[in-house]
Amino acid sequence: MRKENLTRELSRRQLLKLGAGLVGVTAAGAVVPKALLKPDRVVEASPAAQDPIIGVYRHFAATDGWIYLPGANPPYHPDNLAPPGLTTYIFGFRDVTSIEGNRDLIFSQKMKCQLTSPMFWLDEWRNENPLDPHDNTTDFTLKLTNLGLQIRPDLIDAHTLHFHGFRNAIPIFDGEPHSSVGVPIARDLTYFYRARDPGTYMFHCHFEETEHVHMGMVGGVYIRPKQNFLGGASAPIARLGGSLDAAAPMGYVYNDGDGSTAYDREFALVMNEVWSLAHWCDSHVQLPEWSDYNPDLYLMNGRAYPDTIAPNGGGTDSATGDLIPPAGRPELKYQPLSSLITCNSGDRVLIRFINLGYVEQSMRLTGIKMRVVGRDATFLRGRGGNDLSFLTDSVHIGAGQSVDAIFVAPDVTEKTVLKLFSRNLAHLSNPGMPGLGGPMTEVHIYPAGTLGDQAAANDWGGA
Ligand SMILES: [Cu+2]
Repeated sequence: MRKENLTRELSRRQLLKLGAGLVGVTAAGAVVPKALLKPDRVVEASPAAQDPIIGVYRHFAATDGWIYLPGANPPYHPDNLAPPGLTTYIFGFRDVTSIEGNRDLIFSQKMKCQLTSPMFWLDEWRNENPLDPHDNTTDFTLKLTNLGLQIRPDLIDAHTLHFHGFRNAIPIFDGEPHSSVGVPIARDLTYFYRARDPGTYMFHCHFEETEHVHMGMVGGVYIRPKQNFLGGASAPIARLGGSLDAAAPMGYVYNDGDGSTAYDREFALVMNEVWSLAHWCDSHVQLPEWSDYNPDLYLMNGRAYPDTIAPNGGGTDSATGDLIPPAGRPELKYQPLSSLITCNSGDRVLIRFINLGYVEQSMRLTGIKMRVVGRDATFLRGRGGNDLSFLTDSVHIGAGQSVDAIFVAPDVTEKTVLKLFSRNLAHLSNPGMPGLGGPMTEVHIYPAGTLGDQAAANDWGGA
């Protein structure tokens, strides 16, 4: 599958590049021994011999943009440079897979990034065809295009997509640019993943990461266990794995073998913060002093309460590639993900908590205990099958950590509303505003049979 070529004489261009990094162009040829300039062999993959990629493919774009956050903290929030209705300058990602064929349309998404980033799911590699050791139906490739920053053309920053916690990363696909590569402006890089370990992960840009992570290049990524498709010793095949049995669970969080991580509905809550001074500095060509970090807005899926319970966005307009805003909330166009949790009595509801801010979070669900079944993409089961899961009404999530928690919705005869919120009450307001704000959402429980199935995670099921 590989072809070894003897190197030819160095081209003039290569020599110029090498010389510039040494002692000057004219001197390079004279002082560098020829053997150094000329490795004996290079190894390159022959394109014709490569396996075709037949797994899932997505295309993301990295750029800047504006979002809406409530409250006021003059002169930084709202930002006086923001377009009408919007308040805060961000960096972020967009999913441009639906306009993949039209590069002009993709580049028209410059300055239209979203907070938080589009989520994506991978299926654990399961070698569906045992006769084919290279079975690649569960391979995942993600092309990242850097559109550049509209407001800061002076920042010629690369971007990357770092899959935080991915166990079998190799440097070229790890998105950690100090030991590998970033994606320069107007260029693409296709990342390749073969997922082995189910769980809740996250991704972020790793270029100038203190800034780019805080500016909003953060999102959730999830590896679904092969038990969804294969079933377990006492776990039926899940609906996500193709089961048509309405009594089967939607999916499992881990390969538990006994159905203990089964869920019927799935909600992701990505937590982070906004230090409006830092965002203002980026739009005004200033540098914040990061050691003064002092966030003034605490967010859940890129929104502050009560916007957290506003509807999900309407997806992507296939003609323009633009985001469609949530119904009745045009200012939330670039914050498409709702945090409202909806369920029927008896549903097993999975919450994937992710913290991609810099502040530890402790989240409490009043009234129902949650069972924590996983942390940091690790199933809480010890040696000999010891059950290490536990019931709690509060979960602690450090920066860069994730928690998988499942609650069973209690029996109700009418719609019942519970709160899910940060236990740090100082975070639970929006700057300059009375009342509750920040990282808070609601759980709406309906009588059994009221809501339909979710079309995707965080979908309200018709509520
Ligand atoms: Cu970046």
